[in-house]
Amino acid sequence: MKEDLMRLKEKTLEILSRSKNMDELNDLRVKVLGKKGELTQILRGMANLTSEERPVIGKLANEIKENLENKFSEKTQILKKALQEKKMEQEFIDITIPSKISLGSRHPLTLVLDEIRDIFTGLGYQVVEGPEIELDYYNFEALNTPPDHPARDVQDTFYITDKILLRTQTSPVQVRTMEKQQPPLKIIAPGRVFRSDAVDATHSPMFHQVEGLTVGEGFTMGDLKGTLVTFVQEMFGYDRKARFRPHFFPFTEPSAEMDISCIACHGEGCRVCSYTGWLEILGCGMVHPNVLRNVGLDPEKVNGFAFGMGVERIAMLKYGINDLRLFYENDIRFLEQFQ
Ligand code: 2U9
Repeated sequence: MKEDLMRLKEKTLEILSRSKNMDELNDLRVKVLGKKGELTQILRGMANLTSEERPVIGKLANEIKENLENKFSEKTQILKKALQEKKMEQEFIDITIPSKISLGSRHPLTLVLDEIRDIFTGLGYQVVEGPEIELDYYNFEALNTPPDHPARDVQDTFYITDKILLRTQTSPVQVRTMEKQQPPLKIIAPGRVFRSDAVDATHSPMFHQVEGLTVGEGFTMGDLKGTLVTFVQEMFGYDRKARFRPHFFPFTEPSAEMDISCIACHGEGCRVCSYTGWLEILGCGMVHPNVLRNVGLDPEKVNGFAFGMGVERIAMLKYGINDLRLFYENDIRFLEQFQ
């Protein structure tokens, strides 16, 4: 039995030294030291030993078992370490390799919208937002635009039902705000608006507007002018000249359009301004008394002024962009120019 035990030990150590992975090692451990393993098989023969031989063989068997267990755990450590090293080698990342990561940039419309918002919040305006799907009442009726007005032409407006539409301007947000908030009021309403237009260099069925509204006591066209000249100078530079031309909007009376001296030629006359020296930039006016009445205000007591501008138009003038479609195509070569 002694020889059997010694042979088992030698043979096991020999196979163990050649084991290359954990599977082989585990198989060997079960085969030799497991419940039904070779060591157990040999020890079954102990029943036939004399009472003198039994303790000697027993001691030897325990020593061999302990020795093999130690060797198995040593080998386990070696194999695990080798495995770990191999993994580290495979997962090695050379952080010194030069990379070509292109960072994103903010969309020009976002840049311009943020700038417009900053200028007006600096003047004490609050930003209000509202639904893009609107009631005909808020988009037209409350804004003194009667059903037969040309601005309500079905060709210009996306109707969902005869009472529900995609807003054509952000003014309905301001009407809703006036219904909830008493004057004095200074608000701007930025957002997307929709008009049934065919796409070309200057038209799109969806574009962005910022409209503004101030309501309180005793406002004049002078307040409107001061506010908008400040805006234009902050946006386009302090050397920019401005002029107001009479116009018509159903929701303001009197109404005007505001021009600025041409960005390209500074008023000399060039192709950009069609040789007029001026560029149209926004519309404005004193809030029509009917609009105030529609939200329950008394036009004898309060009045106000309002304005509206297309964000795309402002961005085109600011950055010298000549085609509206560039804003929506998301061509990276266009977008990456705005950092
Ligand atoms: C309320 C009352 C009046 C908003 C105004 C304009 C003039 C205007 C256009 C500019 C270019 C629209 O994007 S555009 O096509 N807008 O000219 N908007 S006054 O007047 C209001 C707003 C809200 C309650």
